[in-house]
Amino acid sequence: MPNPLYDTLLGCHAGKETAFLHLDGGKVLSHQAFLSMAAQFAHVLVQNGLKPGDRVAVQVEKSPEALAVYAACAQAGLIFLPLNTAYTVDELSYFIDNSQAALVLCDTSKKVALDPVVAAFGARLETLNADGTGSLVDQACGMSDVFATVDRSGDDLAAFLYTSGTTGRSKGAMLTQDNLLSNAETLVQEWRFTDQDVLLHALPIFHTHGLFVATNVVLAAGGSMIFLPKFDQDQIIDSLPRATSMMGVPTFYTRLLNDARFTRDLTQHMRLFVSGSAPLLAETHVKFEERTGHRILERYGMTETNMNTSNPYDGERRAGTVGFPLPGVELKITNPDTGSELPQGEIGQIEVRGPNVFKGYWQMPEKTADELRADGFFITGDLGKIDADGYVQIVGRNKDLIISGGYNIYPKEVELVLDEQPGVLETAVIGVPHPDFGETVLGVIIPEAGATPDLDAIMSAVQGSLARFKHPRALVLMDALPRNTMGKVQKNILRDMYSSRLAKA
Ligand code: MLC
Ligand code: AMP
Repeated sequence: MPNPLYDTLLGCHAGKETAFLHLDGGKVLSHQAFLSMAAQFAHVLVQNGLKPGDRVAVQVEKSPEALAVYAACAQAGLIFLPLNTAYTVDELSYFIDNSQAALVLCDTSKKVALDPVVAAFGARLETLNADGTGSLVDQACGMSDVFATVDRSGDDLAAFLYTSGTTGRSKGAMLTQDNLLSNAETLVQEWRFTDQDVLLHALPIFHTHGLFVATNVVLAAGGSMIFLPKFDQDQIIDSLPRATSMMGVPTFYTRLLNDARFTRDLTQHMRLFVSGSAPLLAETHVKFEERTGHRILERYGMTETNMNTSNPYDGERRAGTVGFPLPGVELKITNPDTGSELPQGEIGQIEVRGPNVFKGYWQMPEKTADELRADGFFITGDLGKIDADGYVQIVGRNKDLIISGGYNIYPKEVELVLDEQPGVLETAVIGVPHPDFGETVLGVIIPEAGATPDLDAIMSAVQGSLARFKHPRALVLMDALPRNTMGKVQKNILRDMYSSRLAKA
């Protein structure tokens, strides 16, 4: 096959006038109309000088056009690099530099700030706005809607997704065509997706969950999506009766449960609710079933691996577990110190191997070697165990990570910014429970001797450098950080101290 990803997910729909995206105001975009738009965008990208293997960094609002850029990259053999719309210019500069992106696509409102950055790195800049306008679309007008698909092999790179690390430096996870395709095909089977499915899509499309799980699965099955710009409670309630399935982070489900309009009647047309990206409380699982009669299907994945495990479609969906390894995925629990496999039932680090596991971190061979073993097992950094029936349970993390509303925040990245502020000796950033986001960020600040740091000024500094979702929702002053005999900060003690203090959203 000349281009497995494009041919299997997209090209196979050529000529079909069947619905692909259901949009606001009853508008429907057919499979063929979507492919035509993607082909026109592919022409624009190539005419801008892009060659197969080049990176296209995309920070744009969710729209059909934004999704078509992903399809265009697949067709033209380009590497799609989606970026969270919340990232600041500082954060974007790093991604553009590190990935050596050949083209940056952003909202027109960001152009002035990004122009010099893009120019400094020798890239090009085009715009795409939430309403489907922008220089990319202007150039696409008049382009042919047929594009000769570029040959690729399954081992060629299809996407980079940046994921932060414990050192505070983000790493570009390199995903191949086969990584994405194998996972999509497996999930279609496991979750019984067909061309009759209408997926309610309210996730962002710059992360694995909304892009590769939701979109690729629907494309592989030939179904359609009610494509909402974001999670909007009223729109969700309004759309549910027309949908068959939905994928979300736990915050989606806790928010819906807090809404009296979310009833059994409203969900009777649904066949599947999937949750992932963060732990779903067993309590949410139980309440959801009581309210709707549906048992949420929880699964476990990562940027580097796509989906690893899933509760069964048929059979018991066990609350508090993430189900079984997917077909083709091997999962083992190992001793974090020795790497040796632990007996069933013991808690250790979760390692996975399979066609879903990424190729490594872009131009970071040492970090790749730290996490991806020579035998192909990837060390996830999650702690878990396998119960007597084979269900995998995640019990914690062996990595210093906060997951807020499904977004990952690496404390080190926030600590580096806080540490630089006047009057600050050192800091520790921790996650504390939050009723809406699951966890939220709290910063503990130790002043220099005799200093009284200005917490408001510190918050302003953070706002200039880091995306909103990474901002501490509270800063607290302490005299000294608790440390163990090795001098390591005992964040567990800080978490215990501040857990009852639910930082305000
Ligand atoms: C928004 N804000 C957040 C936030 N989302 N803060 C912390 N954590 C978040 N996740 C900010 C907003 O900027 C706003 O700031 C304030 O919090 C309140 O916003 P809101 O209107 O209540 O939030 P909303 O826009 O509704 O977004 C919440 C959300 C969204 C949960 C719907 O964050 C979301 O769609 N999350 C999904 C993330 C996701 O797709 N993860 C998958 C990763 S892939 P202000 O300034 O107004 O106070 C992965 C692999 C796998 O993990 O297994 O799937
Ligand atoms: P990301 O790097 O954004 O892909 O986030 C991946 C991390 O999300 C995993 O390593 C887990 O810690 C977490 N995660 C994903 N799905 C689940 C789940 N169902 N339950 C608990 N944690 C999850």
